[in-house]
Amino acid sequence: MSKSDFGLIGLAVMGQNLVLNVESRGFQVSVYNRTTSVTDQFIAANPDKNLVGAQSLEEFVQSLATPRKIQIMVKAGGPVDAVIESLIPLLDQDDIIIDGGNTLYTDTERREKYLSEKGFRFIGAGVSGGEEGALKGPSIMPGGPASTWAIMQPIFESISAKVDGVPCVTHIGEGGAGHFVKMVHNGIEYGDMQLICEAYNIFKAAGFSNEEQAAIFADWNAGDLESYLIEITANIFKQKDAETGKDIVDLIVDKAGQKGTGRWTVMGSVEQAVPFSTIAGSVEARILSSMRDQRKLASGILQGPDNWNFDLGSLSKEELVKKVRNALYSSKIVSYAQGLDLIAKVGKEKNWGLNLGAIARIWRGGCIIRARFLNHITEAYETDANLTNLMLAPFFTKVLNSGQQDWREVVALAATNGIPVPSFGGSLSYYDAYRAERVPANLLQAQRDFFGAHTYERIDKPEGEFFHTEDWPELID
Ligand code: NBP
Repeated sequence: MSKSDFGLIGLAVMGQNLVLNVESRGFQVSVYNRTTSVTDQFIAANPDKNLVGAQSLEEFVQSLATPRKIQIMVKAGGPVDAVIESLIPLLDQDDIIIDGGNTLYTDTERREKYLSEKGFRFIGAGVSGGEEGALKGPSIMPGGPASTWAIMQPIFESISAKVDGVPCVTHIGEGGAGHFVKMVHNGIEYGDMQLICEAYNIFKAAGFSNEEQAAIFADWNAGDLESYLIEITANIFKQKDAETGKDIVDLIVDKAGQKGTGRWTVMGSVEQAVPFSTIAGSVEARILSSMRDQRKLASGILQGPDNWNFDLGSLSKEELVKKVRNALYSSKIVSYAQGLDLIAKVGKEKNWGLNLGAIARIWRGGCIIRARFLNHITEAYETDANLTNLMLAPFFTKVLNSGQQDWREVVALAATNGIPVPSFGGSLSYYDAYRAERVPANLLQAQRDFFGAHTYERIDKPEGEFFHTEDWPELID
């Protein structure tokens, strides 16, 4: 039998779909799964495909052409190490291992060092787009050495999504760059989803039916906000429950799950001192949603606004829709500005030589955050690769300047009516702080100097000169 071009370990939902995708592009693929009955079922379910099902790792490795290209699609963490350890004695020098899971980028860096010292090649590649993306064409974010990327490029480009004929894959950078960018991508996905949920919550409180909301989101999807998440949201509102005939969205418990990549991104932003209010708000919202018992208890104890019936005031429904749209669009710009800021900062520190425009370009297809909006991000970085902040690119400045008043009114309306908007509100605070010529940190520095002699700079003295006040007034006991 001829040797396979590609091998994949881990036949859960992502692995199976990726294998079918690779095979559909004309490659022979060998597969292995720890629980071998899964392999048997998969091979039996795909009798006409050019697949080789292996019962052991030895058989799997022997079935591959050299240098072997082996993608691991198992649960992130310990299982990836376990698979690598069992592969090591079976591989030849220069064979390539690709971890396509949602791995923490520091684990990828550790594994790359470990494997390269043994003479193997390793790539950490983020794969986005869930089950459907894996099957039809995902967005792929590979890191690792450029020389290994060059070997993998034909396969990755053929299986990735394409937008305007351009593959949604590029070499992100050395080391853990691919998994890092995939992690931030997931954080951005959290932010996008939360912003849509905040819009929904306001519309629901304002008495819009699900049918009306389906129409609003469909309309938004026909304009600048066109994106996969807006589109699926419109469709969700139309879905009836087969059992009861009711709208399915109203039957789903308001308790969100999470696997951790959003949290990792926020932790990364804290470590790097990058403001991250939109995505941090989305992670917090998921955590608070999961505290359902406490929320139920508190709803009978802690008071909301006096006028708890949502009051639109003099606003028409059409005006509210327009204002919420502008709040969502502006917050989304802030979310991407913060996410890209984090990517840029870590990229610089790690010397990854990242191209932010190219990164936005490969997110245009195959992944959950795919959106028309990403074209403008690519253009912004193509015009100025050293852009200080996405909000300062002329296209986005214009959107923000024209939408900021509506955004404020929506956040104020939500606060007045007791509706939590952590990501709309956090994004607006970031916007206002970022554009503020003066913030109250003068008082903060005085406090620090008072209790800790931390010193301060003065507006009437040259920058870099530090002062301490010896005689702050004593506290009276
Ligand atoms: P899971 O993350 O659910 O992992 C299940 C697979 O891991 C099975 O094949 C299982 O084998 C294997 N496995 C485990 Br668990 N422990 C193992 C071990 N010690 N040794 C060998 N194999 C082991 O699968 P998934 O949802 O397909 O995701 C795969 C990766 O892709 C994850 O990192 C995930 O975060 C990432 N990802 C998932 C999605 C998505 O939409 N699901 C999207 C993007 C990325 P078994 O059959 O023997 O138990």
